[in-house]
Amino acid sequence: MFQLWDFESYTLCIYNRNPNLIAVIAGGTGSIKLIRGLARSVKDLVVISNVADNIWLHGMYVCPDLDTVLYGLGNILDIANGWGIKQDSYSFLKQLAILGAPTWFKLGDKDLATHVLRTKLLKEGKNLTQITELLRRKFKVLPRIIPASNDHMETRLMTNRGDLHIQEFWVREKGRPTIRSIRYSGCRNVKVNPIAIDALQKSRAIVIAPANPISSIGPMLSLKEFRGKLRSMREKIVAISPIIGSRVISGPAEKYMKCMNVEVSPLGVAKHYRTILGKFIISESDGQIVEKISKFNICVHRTNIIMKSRKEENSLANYILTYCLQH
Ligand code: FO1
Repeated sequence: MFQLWDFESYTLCIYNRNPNLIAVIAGGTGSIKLIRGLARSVKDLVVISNVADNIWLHGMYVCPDLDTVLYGLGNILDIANGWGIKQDSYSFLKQLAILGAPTWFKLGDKDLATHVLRTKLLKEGKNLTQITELLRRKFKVLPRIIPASNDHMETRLMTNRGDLHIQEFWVREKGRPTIRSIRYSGCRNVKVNPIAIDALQKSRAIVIAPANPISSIGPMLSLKEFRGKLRSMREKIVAISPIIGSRVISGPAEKYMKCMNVEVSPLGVAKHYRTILGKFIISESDGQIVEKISKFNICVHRTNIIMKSRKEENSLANYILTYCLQH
């Protein structure tokens, strides 16, 4: 029986026995649908998650992207929101409001237990990888979930309303301020998680989820060692476009991409990822840009990339496994 304090069973070299390992690089609410689809077909799946939207709130360490994967694969995700636990209540938040504390970030009562436990374990000296592993087992999730770093880093936006953490910008300010610049604070100093590097190295293929290229995938690419490792294995990397035509499938990518001078189109994403990408999956309706993307020495595949149902999640996952990872 796995106990709260049983961290020793977690080792660095677990992947040696998994020659069919598939790694997904993920972050944000845009990734979970594909991860769910892949998890239904792939036995040896590992998710490497963004950590730059992590935030300290009310003395607790909140890790939204890690939790979205944990809850999504644990079948307790609030699907309508894309974050938090389904059918959660908000007594804690209501009481905070009575006490005059800020309540712009909606922490549900059940969700709160995750943050309380995580923070307690962090304070006892456990790292984010160990804690995520513990939570994964408690939520009975099969794929391993690896934070890109155990250290704190954060995406920050310089705006007309000051220097904001990405959660302050998106949730508290509702994405309204004008963005002047975006930076990944801490990216030069944090240590890349060696278990993430190990997983990338040992995986048969690496899938970049259809996530926000700036706020979800961007923080991981800002880490020199992570980016360098991906560059050295680009032929086994496939990304799924988070954009169809000039329309972002979900979330605030458009504003962030414009700020970083990345064209809001699959071509813009391909150009942005060109040094790390072997294959790129775009919508079947984006045929006119195939040739342009191919000039970056990227092999382009076209299929339906919208996932509105479990069936579509499975279809895209199977397309990736059948047509992109076998050839
Ligand atoms: N997103 C919101 O738009 N509003 C919220 O109040 C909110 C609360 C929240 C609580 C826990 C959690 O894990 C995620 C939460 N999110 C909320 C989502 C979060 O801001 C984003 O999904 C990610 O940071 C995107 O990477």
